[in-house]
Formats: sequence, structure tokens, C-alpha cells
Amino acid sequence: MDKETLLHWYRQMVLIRTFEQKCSELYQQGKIGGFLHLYIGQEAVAVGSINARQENDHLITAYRDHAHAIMAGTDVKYLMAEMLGKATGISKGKGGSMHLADVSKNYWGGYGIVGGHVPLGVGIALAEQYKGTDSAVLCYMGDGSTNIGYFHEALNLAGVWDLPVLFIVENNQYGMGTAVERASAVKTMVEKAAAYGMKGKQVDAMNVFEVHNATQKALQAIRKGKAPQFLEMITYRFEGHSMGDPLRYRSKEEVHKWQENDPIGILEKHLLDEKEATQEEMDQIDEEVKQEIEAAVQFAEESPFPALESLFEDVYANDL
Ligand SMILES: Cc1ncc(C[n+]2csc(CCOP(=O)(O)OP(=O)(O)O)c2C)c(N)n1
Ligand SMILES: [Mg+2]
Repeated sequence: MDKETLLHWYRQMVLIRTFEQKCSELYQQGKIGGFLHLYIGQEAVAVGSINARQENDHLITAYRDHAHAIMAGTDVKYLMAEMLGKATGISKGKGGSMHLADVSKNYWGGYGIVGGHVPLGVGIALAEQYKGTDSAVLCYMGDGSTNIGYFHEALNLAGVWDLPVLFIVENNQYGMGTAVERASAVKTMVEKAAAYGMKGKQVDAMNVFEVHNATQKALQAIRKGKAPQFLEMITYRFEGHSMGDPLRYRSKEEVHKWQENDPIGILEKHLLDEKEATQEEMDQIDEEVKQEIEAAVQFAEESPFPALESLFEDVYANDL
């Protein structure tokens, strides 16, 4: 992998984290309302997997959706404006944190009902199969959604019809404050794929290279007609479920253990050890990203709120 690509990945990971740290600050200032679910700690999943997609592949996810939007290629200024509920936001200020979507980039959003988007991902895959394209769907979800009926119905249908969909479970060890083993009858999420005739793999998802490699292979298999596929990304969220989560359900030692494997730290160490980049080059990227985020905040703050008359616009789609 060339230096340019590696530094590009580094920039993407830092952009996601800096965006979210800024959102946390703006939330505490009361400038972002509603719920805010941070992705900090899970960056290697979105960066590694979405860098393995073809441009005509689709993305769909749950409410922890900022990173996927950034990786889809949406300008952070439209995302920041959406966070602040402004009319210039990517969902015209009416979606907010949980409903980022950019169909021009094949990014179908951001859904708040746990597991509710999984059948939608399968539906998009059915449309592509029907049209005879080589597009696949990368359908992301949390570990908690694998205990929901939608998940099982959607996987079954995808299995029956051999649909081009890659199910990506981001196992961050918790669904709200409930540890995975307290909510799931089987220990690993990947076991659930077997019930629907699907190949699956567990991935060390603190390592962006592992994620990229596994996703690339799974997408290749899908395009060769061995659809669908399933990946369980083993990861961790460093912050609470949403804002104001006192985190009483996990120990400091546990958090510390995972933080030692910070996905950005792992990439940084790789770049330094392999002499792919210098600390100065990475510091320079950090600074550029900081400025990009500041400019996005300024754009968002200066933008107007949606007009009252726009309340009933975009409620139904007339034609797509
Ligand atoms: C159908 C449904 N049930 C319950 C909720 C409340 N809820 C919101 S997030 C969440 C936890 C989901 O955990 P997981 O799927 O692991 O995703 P994570 O938050 O860890 O990314 C729950 C139970 C909901 N939004 N939708
Ligand atoms: Mg979870």
C-alpha cells in the first residue's frame, strides 16, 4: 500500500474523530439537540471497510452514523450543519445526528429503530440483483440488532435469494448498558450467519488493515456470486451509548485495555515503525483537519434554521 493511501486513511480516521469530539463540545453547549451517539473507538470499521467499496456499492447503517457519512464522501460542512439542525444540512436540518443520508453518494442513512434498516439494506440488494448490476450493499448494524426479529427475517431472505449484501456487525461489546453476553444466547455474532447459510468471519476491527482485507475479500466473493456475506467486527466504543451515559456498567480497567488498542494509535504506530510517515507529517494532517472542522462549524453556525413552511416537504417521495 503506498504512502499516499496510508496517509489518506490516517486523515479519514482523524477527521471522523475530530468531527465527533467537536460534536460532543457543541452538544454540551446546547447547540446540538436530541440524541448524539459517538463512534469514537470504532473508526477503523468505517474507514477500513468503506475504502474497500466500489463507487456503485450502497451503504446503510443505524443511528451511530456520522463516520459512514464522512466515508461516503459527504462534505463535513453539510454534516455539521445537519447536526445543528440547519437548512443547509445534508437532510435539510430535519434529520439530525441519527438521520444523516446522502443518496447522491449511495448512502441511505442513518436509522433510529434498532435493526429496522436491515430489511431496507436487503431491499436495495434485491433491486440491484433485479437490475443485473455488480453493486453490493454494505449493511452495518450493532451487536444489539442481531437479537431483533428484523435481523433474522432479513438474513433469511438474503440467504434464500442469494442477494449481494454484506452484513457488517459492529460488535462494540454493548447495546446501551447491556453487555453482549447478557442479551445474546450465543457468544459470537458470526454464529448467527450460519443459520442462514452464510459465510462469516470475525475481524480484529481495531486494526484498519484487517478490516480492509476482510471486507475486500467478502465483496469479491459477493461479486463472484457467492452472496451474501457476513463480518463481525470486534470493536469498542470509548464513549457512552449516547450523551449523558454515566458508564457505570463497565470498569476503568476494561476501557483502558481497549484504549491501549486505539485504532488511530495502531495506524500511527504502523506508519512510524514502517517509516511510511513522520510525526511531523501526521501533526500537519491533524492541524489541517482541525481547521476543516472549524470551517464546518462556522458554516453551520452561520446557516439559517429550516423555514416553518418546509415542515411538510420531503415527507413522501413522489418519484425516485
Ligand atoms: C426496536 C428498538 N428497540 C429499542 C430501542 C432503544 N435502543 C436504542 S439504541 C439501543 C442499543 C442497540 O445496541 P447495538 O445494536 O449494539 O448498537 P450500538 O449502540 O452499540 O452501536 C437500544 C436498545 C430502539 N431504538 N429500537
Ligand atoms: Mg453495540
